[in-house]
Amino acid sequence: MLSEKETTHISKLLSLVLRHNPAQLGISLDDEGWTDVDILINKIQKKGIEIDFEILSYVVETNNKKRFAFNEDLTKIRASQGHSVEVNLQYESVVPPEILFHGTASRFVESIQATGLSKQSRLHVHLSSNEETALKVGQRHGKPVILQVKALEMSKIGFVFHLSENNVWLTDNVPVEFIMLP
Ligand code: HQG
Repeated sequence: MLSEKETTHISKLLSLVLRHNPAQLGISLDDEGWTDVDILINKIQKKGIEIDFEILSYVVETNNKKRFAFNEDLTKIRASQGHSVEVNLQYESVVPPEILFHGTASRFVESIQATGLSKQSRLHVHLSSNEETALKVGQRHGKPVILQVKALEMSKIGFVFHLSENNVWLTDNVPVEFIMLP
C-alpha cells in the first residue's frame, strides 16, 4: 500500500504537528492533545502529500511505537506521549514497578548525576519498563547509558507516574537519589 519511506514521512510529520508544532500545519490541539481527523487530513493533502483516512489509519496502526491514537469514534487523533506543547493527556496515575529504565547518552550523565533527570523540552521525563527500549532511546542521543530509576520508592513518597496508551512511563522529574548508574 504505502512504501516504508512514505509511511515514515507521514509519521514524522504527525510527530511534529501533534507533539510540538501544530501551527506549522495550521491545526490546533485541544486541552487533551486531540485534533480533528478530517481537518488534519485536509491540511496534509494541502502540503501535496497523498493521504486519506485509510492511509492515516495505516500509518497509525503500523507505527512501530504506536505513537498515535484515535478517539473512540475515530473523529480525533493525538500523540500518546512525547509532547512539548502544553496538553493534559488525562492519564490516570499508576503505581510503577520497582525499577524503570531511562536511556540517555554518556555525555549527559555528569549533569544528570548533579541535578537528576529533568524533562528538558518535553512535558515529562520518559521511562520504560524494559532495558531494550531504554537502550534504543539512549542511542538516539549518542553513546547510550542505561539508568535505573527506583520508581516504586518514588511513588511511595508521593511522586506521580502515568503510563501512556503506548506504554511509556511518564513522570515529572527524578531526583538523583533514585537514580542508579550502571
Ligand atoms: C537528558 C522518544 C542533562 C535525557 C523516546 C535525554 C522517548 C538530561 C535528553 C521520548 C538531564 C532529553 C523521549 C539533565 C534529562 N542534564 N541531560 N539533568 N535530564 N536529560 O528526546 O527521554 O521515538 O526530550 O536523558 O522513545 O530521550 O520520539 O527525551 O537524553 O519515549 O516516539 O535529556 O522520545 O520517542 O531528550 O525521549 P528527549 P528522551 P519517539
